[in-house]
Amino acid sequence: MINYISQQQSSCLLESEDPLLSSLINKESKRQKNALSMVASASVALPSVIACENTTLINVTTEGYPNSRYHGGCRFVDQIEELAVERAKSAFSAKYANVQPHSGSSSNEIVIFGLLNPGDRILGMDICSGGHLTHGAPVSAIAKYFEVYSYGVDPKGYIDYEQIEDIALHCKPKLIICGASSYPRKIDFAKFRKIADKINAFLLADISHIAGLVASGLHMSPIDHAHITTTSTYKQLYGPRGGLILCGKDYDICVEKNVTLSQKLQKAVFPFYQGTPILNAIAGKARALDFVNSKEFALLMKNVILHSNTLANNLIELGYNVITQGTDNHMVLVNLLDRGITGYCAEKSLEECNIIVNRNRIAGDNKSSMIASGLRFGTNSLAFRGLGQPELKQCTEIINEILTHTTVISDTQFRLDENIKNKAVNQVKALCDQFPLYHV
Ligand code: DSN
Repeated sequence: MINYISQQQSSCLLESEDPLLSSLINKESKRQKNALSMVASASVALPSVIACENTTLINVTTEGYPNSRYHGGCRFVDQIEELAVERAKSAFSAKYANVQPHSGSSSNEIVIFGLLNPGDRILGMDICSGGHLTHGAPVSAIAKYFEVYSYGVDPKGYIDYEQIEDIALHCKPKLIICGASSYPRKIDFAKFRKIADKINAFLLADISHIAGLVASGLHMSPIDHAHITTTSTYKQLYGPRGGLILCGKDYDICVEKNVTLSQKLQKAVFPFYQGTPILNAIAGKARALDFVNSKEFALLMKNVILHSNTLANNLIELGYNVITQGTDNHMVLVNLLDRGITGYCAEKSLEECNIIVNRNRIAGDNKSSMIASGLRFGTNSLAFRGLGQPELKQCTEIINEILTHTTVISDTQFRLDENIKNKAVNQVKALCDQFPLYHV
């Protein structure tokens, strides 16, 4: 028997002890149930992952690694962490895995601060072109402690490997970061490695957005191309909030006298960057990484791609400027400049009808990230709920109707036609009822 307090028991306790907090959490659950989430960086946690989170593992405080802890009482959590490590290695055919990072961001920071010295050069993707904060965005800690250079995309929205090579040869970074938060096309990790090798740089691949596609063979794996691969576990792995650090064939290269890459990373996580690991999240990672090996997951990833292609094609047919005219992954990016609506207004107008997306800056955007000129859609959650191609087409039509009937007043003010709103809310509710978030 699994030693956890059931969801029902813990909900009852919470409700009697703290009705205010309990009611807010219930409202959030209801919001999720009745909304279609198309946030590309999100998915739905497996119910059994939630069960792992909701366990007494939360009570364990320790530091270090299995069989080498600084506290007693670890014989079972050690086995859980070992299981998570083995499953992470198996899911990505990795030689080394660390399951302790608290997030995808901290995974990147651990690698960067662990391998580099302050002032070293980094080359990462510009945040407007699709990079992540931790790839060196000017507002991040990385930009404060390292000398950051960035690459963008070509006028058609694609990564330009020749441009990256030119920048790399010019600035000679110690680390190149590839992988993206808003880039709808395949990434050629082998080409990145060739560039990195020319200047003797480390290559870090952040696959947070495409980890599921990589694990199921629908996207090139970086595991043996990059020196280090990182991912978060809650985006396309349907797992808990957390991160992973992985290495393939380079795990045992020497990075300093008598220290291999994996030994360096092991110490970079603990004691250099983090203290106590979150054991219930590690159990959730073990659970999600087992799901990743299932036939059900392989089918889910196929549907994720089918859905994003349906979405992109339908949006193009409806006259939207879809960046790169399509997608190879779960993500569809729309440039709204020709429609006279900001990303902010489009996001909020769709949210009024319970369609959840996020505004996104586009390459060369002159609007701030709070306003933005684009929208980013993703299909991880809708595929998990079981929507099919006809429903994705219907979603696209609802989205178009809402955006077409949104009257823009300013960058942040708009008016949505009341009849259209009511109709869309009902259509979204019907889809949510037909394809529940969780089957209970
Ligand atoms: N990196 C942010 C995103 O892609 O939305 C959060 O995960």
